[in-house]
Amino acid sequence: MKCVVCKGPAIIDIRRHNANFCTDHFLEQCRRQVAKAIDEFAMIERGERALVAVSGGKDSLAVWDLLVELGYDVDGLYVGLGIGEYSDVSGTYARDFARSRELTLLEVDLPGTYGYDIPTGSRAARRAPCSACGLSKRHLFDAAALEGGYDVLVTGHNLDDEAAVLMGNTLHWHTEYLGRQLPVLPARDGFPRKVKPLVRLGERETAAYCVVRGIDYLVDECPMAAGNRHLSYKAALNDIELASPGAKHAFYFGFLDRAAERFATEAEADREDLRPCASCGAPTTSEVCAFCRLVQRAGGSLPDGGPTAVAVELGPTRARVDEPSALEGVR
Ligand code: Q46
Ligand code: ZN
Ligand code: ZN
Repeated sequence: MKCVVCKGPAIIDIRRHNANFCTDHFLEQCRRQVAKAIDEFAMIERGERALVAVSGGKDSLAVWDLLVELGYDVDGLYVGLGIGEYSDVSGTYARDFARSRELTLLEVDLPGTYGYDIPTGSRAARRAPCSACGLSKRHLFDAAALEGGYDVLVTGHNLDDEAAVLMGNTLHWHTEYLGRQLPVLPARDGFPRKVKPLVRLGERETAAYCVVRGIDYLVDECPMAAGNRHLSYKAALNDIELASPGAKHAFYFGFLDRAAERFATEAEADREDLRPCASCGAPTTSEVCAFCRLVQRAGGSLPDGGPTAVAVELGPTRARVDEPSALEGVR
């Protein structure tokens, strides 16, 4: 297997590009794909301050690293969700990465600050764990980006994620979501701009990127993800991709080119009546926002004033992990 650029030994094949790459040209390919996505969708301007939502997994650490490599000014935000050992370990990966690169990491501790964790909160509020979790994260990411004066909020959603969400939204014809499933959502009504610079990279590529760059990430899936429909859509798309390389890209980018706009009116209508939440001030279509209702039903409470996301003291820089020579174990 030879690198398509330099003919040296390749470490990865990317079937949808019909190309193999050596270590250096694979890293260059990842950077080029991210730079292309940023340019194509006008995601981040030079000089803007970006905040990346970091989970400790491969995608969020890869996007943070890639943006720093491309010269952007990016801090990280980690939200401790109180999902037992999974949360403890994921926080360690986020902190270790920030420390090793001397980057700034903000943290919000959901149980410590809001008085509930995802497992108990979702039971008390009778919501599926991922629904309570997604709602909490979205609210906390938006609030931290706005409080910290960031221009843009970055998430690590990759091509596999976007294709799987698109499949779910299409199977159930959630047309109001289809109109919003874009790589960039502009800032408005008290929401920060939100961008997904990894939309041109597959999950296997972000994992390989981390391995090659010596980024230690949490490999384990969240224990609450079991039975999550998102995972079954991913598995179905993987089967399709195997038989038809490039299918995920064609599905998602074809949607962006030819279909997304058709659902714009519906997505817009959904946001027409936004007003500030009576409790926390975040934009909402009801009197009290869904997050505040969740906090209340979960038995928690809002903190009294002050910023909710605080920069963590990471201590001295540790030695960086050596670059591994093989991609064994990439998933
Ligand atoms: S962390 Fe939260 Fe995910 Fe775990 S509970 Fe579901 S949404 S699976 S990205
Ligand atoms: Zn090469
Ligand atoms: Zn609220």
